[in-house]
Order: sequence, then C-alpha cells, then structure tokens
Amino acid sequence: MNMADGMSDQVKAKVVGLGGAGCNIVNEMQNEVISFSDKFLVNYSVINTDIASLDRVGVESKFLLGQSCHRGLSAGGDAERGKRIAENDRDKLSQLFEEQDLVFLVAGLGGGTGSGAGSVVAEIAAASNAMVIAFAILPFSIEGEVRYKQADAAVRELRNHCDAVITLPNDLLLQQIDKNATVSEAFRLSNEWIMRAINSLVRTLSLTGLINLDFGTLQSTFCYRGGKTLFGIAEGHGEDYVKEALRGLTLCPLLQLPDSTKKADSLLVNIIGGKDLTLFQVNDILKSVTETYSSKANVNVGAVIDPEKEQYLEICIIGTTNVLGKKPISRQKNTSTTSASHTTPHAGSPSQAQLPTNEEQSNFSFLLKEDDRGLFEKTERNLFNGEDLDIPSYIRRGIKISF
Ligand SMILES: Nc1nc2c(ncn2[C@@H]2O[C@H](COP(=O)(O)OP(=O)(O)OP(=O)(O)O)[C@@H](O)[C@H]2O)c(=O)[nH]1
Ligand SMILES: [Mg+2]
Repeated sequence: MNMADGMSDQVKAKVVGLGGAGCNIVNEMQNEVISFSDKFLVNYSVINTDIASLDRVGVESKFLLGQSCHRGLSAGGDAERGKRIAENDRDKLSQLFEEQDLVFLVAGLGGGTGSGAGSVVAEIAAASNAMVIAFAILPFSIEGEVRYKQADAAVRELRNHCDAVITLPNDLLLQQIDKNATVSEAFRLSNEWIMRAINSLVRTLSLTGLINLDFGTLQSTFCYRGGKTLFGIAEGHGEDYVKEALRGLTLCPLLQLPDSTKKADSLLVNIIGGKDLTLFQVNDILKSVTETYSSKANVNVGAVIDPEKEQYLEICIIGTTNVLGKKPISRQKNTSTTSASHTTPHAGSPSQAQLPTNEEQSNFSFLLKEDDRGLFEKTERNLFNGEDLDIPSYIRRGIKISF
C-alpha cells in the first residue's frame, strides 16, 4: 500500500470467460498465464447463462447469469435473450469488477450469451474504471448467416465499450489444421492463440528489463475507446531468429486482407530476447517494427532479456487507431499507481529480467487484427449463402497459402 496517496501500487487484472467458448478457454488458461511481478496480479472468473457449462469448469469464481429468472439454461443462440438476461444482473455483475484495473474479456461470438451479454459485461467492467481488452472468436462461416450476423453486430457493440477488441475468426483455423483434425482439436488451436496472446501481454506488463513497459503505458496507448485494434505476436528461434520473428509478423494471413489498416496511430511494442541479443539489434528490431506498424509518433517500446535463452526473439505489438475521431477518455485510478515508461533504450543488467528457466515456447507466429472496412464500416457485411464475402476466399475455404 502506498501510504502517501492511499492507493495500492498493485495492478489487478481479471481474465473473464463469457459463454461456452469463453468458459472453456479461461478454464484451460488459468494455470498458463504467468505474471512475473507481485505488483501485477491475475485472477480468473467465468460467466455463463448455462449452469451445466459452469459446472464443467474448474475456475473458482463462477457467475451464473439469470439465476432467478432463467433457471440455468443457455441463451439458446439468441443474442437478444443473452443481453436481456445480463441486463437483469447488472448490479451483481458490477461487484465482479470492483477494484480491477484491467479486464481481459474472452468470448466466442455467434451464440446467445457471448454475443448478447458481451457488451453489457464490457460496459459494466469499463464503468468500474477498468481498462477492457476483449478477445472475440468469430464463428466458422459454415455455422450459418444468423450466427455470423449476430457475431458481427456483437463486435460492433463491444467496440463501443472496450479499449481494444481483438477478433479471431475460427475460419482462419482451417488454414492451419490438418484435414483430419477434429472440431475440438481446431477449437484447441484458437483457444491456444488467445491464451498465448493474453500471456504475452501479461509478460510484457509484468517483466522488468532493458526498457520497461507497464500498465500506465498501456493505458496511455489506449486513450480512446471505440478505435480499431492492431494486435500481433511472433517468435523467432535459431540462427535467423530475428528475421524469423519479423517475418512472422509480416506474413500473418490477416495482414493480407485487402481492407486492413496496416498501421496504428498509437502503438506499444515489446520484445523479449535471449542473452545474446545486442543493444544494436534491439534498436534495429524496434525501429523496423515501429516503422512497419505505426503511422504516427506515438510509440512506446519495451525490451527484456531472458538470460536463459539464446538465439530467441518474441515480439508483441498492440496498437489502436482512432477511426471515429473520439476524444481521449479520462481514467480515474482504481487502486493502482502506475509509473511512466522509458522510451529510449538504456543499458541495463540482463539479470533484471525474471523469466522461468523451463518455459515452454513452441514455434508459432500469428497476428490477430481487426479488419478496417473504411467507408463501409457502418454497412452490413456481404453475406451470401452464409459466407462473408468480405473475407478473402482463401480464408473462408481454408486454402493454405505459402508466402
Ligand atoms: N475456439 C473456440 N470456439 C468455440 C468454442 N466453443 C464454441 N466456439 C465458437 O464460439 C461460438 C459461440 O459459441 P458458444 O460460446 O458456445 O455460445 P454461447 O455464448 O455460450 O451462447 P449460448 O449457448 O447460445 O447461450 C460458436 O459459434 C463457435 O464458433 C471453443 O471451445 N473454442
Ligand atoms: Mg452456451
């Protein structure tokens, strides 16, 4: 507790799983997300209308929506119903977000609970002064037009209340999985992406190193709500680890979308490298990433050395573009006192970095990014036979492309 101002200097982050998909993912990730600082605490909750789904998960903090009026049944794929049920529980929901500084809201969209209750939950979390970052899984095109439209409407509503909305179309998985993969194997892949994404952000905010990024920097990067989010992570290993990680970002399939925003107005970049990473390399990597993904001068960078690794690089970028020309939001502090970040590299002791020695890090690279539909932002998507024609056919059809 900081006795001078009566505020704690801890940042409290809550990971909330909403609806069936959200509950599954948070259940899987609760032991995987690691904070490296006792000043950055992570806790988990799950919320659903469906009591059977809640019974299946091992997360301690469970919230049954509509306990008094809905008898523990799901919202039955009806987003309006999901929203109504959540509206009735506003008071109880707001208790869930008391004293939280950062909320990661995870939901699959297209069904009734995630799509309908999502914006209500996000609004309540944001009203409690927390910064809200939503990870939203979009249904497969083959799940049909109704689910797809519901998901699309839900993304727009989420944007109104969240600081960042990061979408992950399930269709994209068709590119990555084997033809014989089961549905649950495919789901596991997207669940894992979200898990890695949240983990990467938590690591970014809780590690100390050459150049620190903290929660205050994240807040100042996202000073407008309703913007478009750019989010990506990538890794490089072995001899060409720097090139591999940088290519991992540029070759991401979502960046190939013709209507994508390529650069963010306000960008946060963090890199984690092995003990052999030099200050010149740090400088070159940060320069290359910021030049590629930032459109303006508002860039915050961080760099951490993991003394247990060699020939290794992890990059995490998160940024926003204020497409609606919104005014900056004023945030009152909840319980946290956050420090300003450094923006120029300085030589620090590599041993400052605190990473586990046996951290499991497999080869992967992806970039999740919302599509920017420019002038067509307010129009409905072009759906034909349940397929979204705004999404390139190679993604819709699961055609693998090598770049
Ligand atoms: N990645 C992933 N996607 C899932 C999973 N379960 C469902 N989905 C996707 O998420 C969408 C929403 O499904 P659910 O989360 O089950 O729906 P819900 O929010 O519980 O809604 P109701 O059951 O209608 O109340 C589906 O259309 C699927 O595309 C999962 O475990 N992982
Ligand atoms: Mg459900």
